[in-house]
Amino acid sequence: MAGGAGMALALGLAELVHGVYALVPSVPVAISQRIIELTPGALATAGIGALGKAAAPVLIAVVVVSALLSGAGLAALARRSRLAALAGVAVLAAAALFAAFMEPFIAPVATVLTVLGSLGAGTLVSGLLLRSSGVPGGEGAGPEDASEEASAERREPEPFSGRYREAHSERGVAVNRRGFLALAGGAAAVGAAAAGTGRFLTGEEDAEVTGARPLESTQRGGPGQAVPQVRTSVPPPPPEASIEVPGMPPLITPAEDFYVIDTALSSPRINRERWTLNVRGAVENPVEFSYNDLMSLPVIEAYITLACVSNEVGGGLVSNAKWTGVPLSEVLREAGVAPDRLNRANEQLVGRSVDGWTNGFRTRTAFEREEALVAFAMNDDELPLKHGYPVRLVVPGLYGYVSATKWLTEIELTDRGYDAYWIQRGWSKQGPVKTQSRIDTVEPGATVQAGRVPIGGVAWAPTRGIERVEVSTDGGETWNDARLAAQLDVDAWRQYVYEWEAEPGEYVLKVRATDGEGETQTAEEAAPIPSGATGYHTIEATVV
Ligand SMILES: Nc1nc2c(c(=O)[nH]1)N[C@H]1C(S)=C(S)[C@@H](COP(=O)(O)O)O[C@H]1N2
Ligand SMILES: [Mo]
Repeated sequence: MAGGAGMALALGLAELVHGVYALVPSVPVAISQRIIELTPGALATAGIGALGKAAAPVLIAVVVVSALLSGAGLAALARRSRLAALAGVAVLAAAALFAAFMEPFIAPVATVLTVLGSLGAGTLVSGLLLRSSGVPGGEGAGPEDASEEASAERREPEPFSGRYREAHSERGVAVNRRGFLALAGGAAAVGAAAAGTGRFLTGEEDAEVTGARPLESTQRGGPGQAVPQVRTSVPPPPPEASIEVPGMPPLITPAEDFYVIDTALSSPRINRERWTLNVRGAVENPVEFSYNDLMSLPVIEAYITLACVSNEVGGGLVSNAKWTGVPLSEVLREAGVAPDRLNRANEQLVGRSVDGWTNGFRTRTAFEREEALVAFAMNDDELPLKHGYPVRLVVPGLYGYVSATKWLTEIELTDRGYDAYWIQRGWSKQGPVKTQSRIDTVEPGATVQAGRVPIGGVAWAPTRGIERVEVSTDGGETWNDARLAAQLDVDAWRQYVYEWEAEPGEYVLKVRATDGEGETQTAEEAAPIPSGATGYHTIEATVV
């Protein structure tokens, strides 16, 4: 208990400092992040890909509990050898500092002071608790008195017992059980309160930064702040691009509802004024862009649906937004890269995030469509932290894992030899988005009233567009053409609805889409790994 309470205090104090000063990383989060990085492919996929971010709190909780148990373990060790326990504390401090220093942004001195200070305070409190408990060895079994303690121990009465207190009263250290519990509980409570305050402050700041400012205020900027001239703006979505049916996802996904997938337990906080984008590797003239430099290049807008390769058929890891950014092709041209100068040495474009995450796709893709973007805004607001503030990649037609680096800081042109983050973990090197469709207006297993039941949702095939959507109410025996909303863009998802005249009974509903090239999505069922799930979204419904 003495060790656990001391560790609780240490963790709490460190978390409080993190809450006040974000450049001192949260130690449990940093350690969890290192665990994610070291986790082998299949496991990492299960944790991050399939379970999404749900696994993150569990991992952090496991780290915190392990820390508390190590504290307890070290306190137990202190009964045998205080020196060994102190060595253990030093090892914990080293591990914490190692994990913290691998975070992308830290204030080194403050971080060292925080880790050492909080662990020091925790150790001190553990020591005091041990001492006051009067547990054998708690008074401080140094190496010099170890043998004496060891022999003394056999004769020791139960701690907290009357006889025990009697035996130790002359040393004036032992307190009663209630006193000890109060002290330990107090230390743990202070730790928990500090941690809670720290977490609260962190949350506050998140809300502040992610409450994304509108683009115009970004553009106005301060003195010397370049104002981006939008060269190609897209019109607002016409009303006929949306179908009003209960349960239909909005045509443009609000940033707060846009799915989030990444390996970062907490989003990097980048100072835009100090942010740079390096274009290097097999390029004629390596360049470094500041945010202002980037804003001086042509800016375009585009509606692009982003999908995650780990999305199950019918799943929610797909969203549609309006993106604003500089065409990747323009950025590459600044570095002397041109489509007629592509060769083996520069055929792969690797995007690198401040946290070291990487994507990789064929460089040619950047020149095929100017909508392959170095994006700085989403739905007319600057990017929220969790979606890559201040700058990310968005490439129509490619799953996020090969293309959509958030918190982008480097673009490297290289040969095919390099494998990006998820490729190293067993996912396919190419990541074209597969044509997919989803039923949204009827919940799986729903019971609906007989009569007119709209079966609707979205279908997507970025770069190819959606030409046709069909709905089956008899498990795929027969198919009915759905009514399509106007196509917002070939890169964006398209809404559909089939007005079903439903009679009482049990039904199996299915949907399938055909892309702009006349290719119907495959009925063959495949798991997300390695290259994206296939099959028709199928749900059961009861009509009464
Ligand atoms: N830095 C970084 N960028 C990243 C990732 C990541 O883990 N780290 N995940 C990618 C994946 S797998 C997807 S599907 C998209 C998701 O983008 P979103 O979270 O904005 O929806 O981001 C991509 N960009
Ligand atoms: Mo993804």
